Amino acid sequence: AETKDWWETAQFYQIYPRSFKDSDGDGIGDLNGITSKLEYLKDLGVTAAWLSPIFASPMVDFGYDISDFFDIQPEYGTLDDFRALIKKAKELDLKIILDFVPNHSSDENEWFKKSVKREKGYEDYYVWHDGKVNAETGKREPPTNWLQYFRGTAWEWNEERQQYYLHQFAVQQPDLNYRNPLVVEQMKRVLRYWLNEGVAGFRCDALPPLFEVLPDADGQYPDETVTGATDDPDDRDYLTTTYIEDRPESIDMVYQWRTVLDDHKRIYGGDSSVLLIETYSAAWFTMQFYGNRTTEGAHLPFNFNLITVMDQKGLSAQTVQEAIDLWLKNMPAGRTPNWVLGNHDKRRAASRYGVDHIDGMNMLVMILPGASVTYQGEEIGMTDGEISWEDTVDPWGCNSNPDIYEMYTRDPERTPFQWTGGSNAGFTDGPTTWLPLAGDYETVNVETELAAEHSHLKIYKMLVALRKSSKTLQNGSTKYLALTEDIFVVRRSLANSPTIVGVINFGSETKTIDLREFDKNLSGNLQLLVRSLASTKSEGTTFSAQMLSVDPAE
Ligand code: ISL
Repeated sequence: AETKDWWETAQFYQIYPRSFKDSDGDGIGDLNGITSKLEYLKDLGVTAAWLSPIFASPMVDFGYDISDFFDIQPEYGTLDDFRALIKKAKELDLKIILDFVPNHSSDENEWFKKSVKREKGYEDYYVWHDGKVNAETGKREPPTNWLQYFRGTAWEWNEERQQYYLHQFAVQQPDLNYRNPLVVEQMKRVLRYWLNEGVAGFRCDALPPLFEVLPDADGQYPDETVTGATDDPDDRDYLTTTYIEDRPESIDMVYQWRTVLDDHKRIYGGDSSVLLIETYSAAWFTMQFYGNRTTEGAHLPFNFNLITVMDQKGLSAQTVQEAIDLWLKNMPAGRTPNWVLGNHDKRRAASRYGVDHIDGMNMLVMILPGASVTYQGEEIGMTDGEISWEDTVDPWGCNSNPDIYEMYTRDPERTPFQWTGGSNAGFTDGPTTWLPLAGDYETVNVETELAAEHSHLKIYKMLVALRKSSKTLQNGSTKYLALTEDIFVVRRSLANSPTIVGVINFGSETKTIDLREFDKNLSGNLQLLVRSLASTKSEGTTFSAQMLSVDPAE
């Protein structure tokens, strides 16, 4: 069978550093905490860990507001701690991927301070505009009606510079100006800097807002149109995002970053480093990030369909099929698919799909072809925490109000990782945690699940190991079908290798099925590889997933 590059069948694991493991008792996760748990990742069998931002930041958006792209956030550690992390990871043959946040910086970044002062070379580092004068009131107004993601106007008046600046996220996250070649070059420096520190690539944050439409000859931007999708005028969905999202220039920028990575490999050798792209755009736009016939782009633009389709339509075998089709039928030939169940922006998978379905979903993403991505905690079936208005710290939540914050806050999926059932779930030795723990930590945690005979964690590990060892899962052809409303079947097959069939029940009752309805050549002589039972369930209840293997000799 053909050999694939490491990322083509990789199991990626997202670490949210603030919530993974605290090493110094301040209740905030840190780099030494991560280093101390690399053996856990090794034991899971994952290929690479992607760390959400670890760079210097005032933490308005918990690291996605970067004040120095070339330094480590002090509460997370030092550059030496980071080097120790990389060294240990290399010893364990684990790859480390960093978050690259190109769209904006913190307003405390030196670049922004210099831009405010119009220092030479920094005048146009951000998207500045005089704004308009209201004809009736004579008062100053923002240049357009554009909205930020975190509710409210996307323009902020700066007294010192006497201009508005654009911020598609929080006020403290001014948008960098990608029409300025100095900015483009500066951000490539960021990539090269961390490649030189030994990272295996980047997860590129927030691609849709990277570019805005070009202003007209008078320097004016167009207004967006009311959509009718919501009647809340502060919600980003209130307006279209035609002029502020998914501009074609963003695709080209990713191709340029790819060149930076490929050049690095050409010069220094070593394994490929990868680009993972964060976008929730429509398929026709997303697929372009892969590259085209002449130019390579991102290795893996994230596939969020298993999140978004189910959020819209509910979980069933049919909606799963729809989500898979949406990717595989739109993906250009020769590219690598990927499957994402969750991240630090979305309700936890076990809460969204139902905790009884987490094993089935983990099985699905590992039996499907290509790479997949686990968000920390999905392997143990962690669920959302309950966060009160008083405890809410996410800017998206804080920008709303006590009546509606639950619709916006992303804190529930960011609660500390559950290592043990003991004090503060083994996340910290200190007395407090930066976000409250989720309520289920006494039963849902690594220590308990390793000790149990059946657990989400054991199933997860088994699945990762199977994908690593199975030529069929790495190279085989794929057939999948919603057999009934509840039952989903995936078959992978490869000449001279065992056929592997995954059967997932998205319903809540035991079902008897005849697999020959799916594939008439499947004999009854199947070897049961996994029988997935939620560890808390008693004997005789329904199973949510099982995997079968057919010997090639049959
Ligand atoms: O969170 C979202 C959907 O649930 C998105 O709209 C999200 O705002 C968008 O995908 C960008 O997210 C990324 O950049 C943000 C940061 O707050 C998120 O945590 C990050 O994943 C700004 O840097």
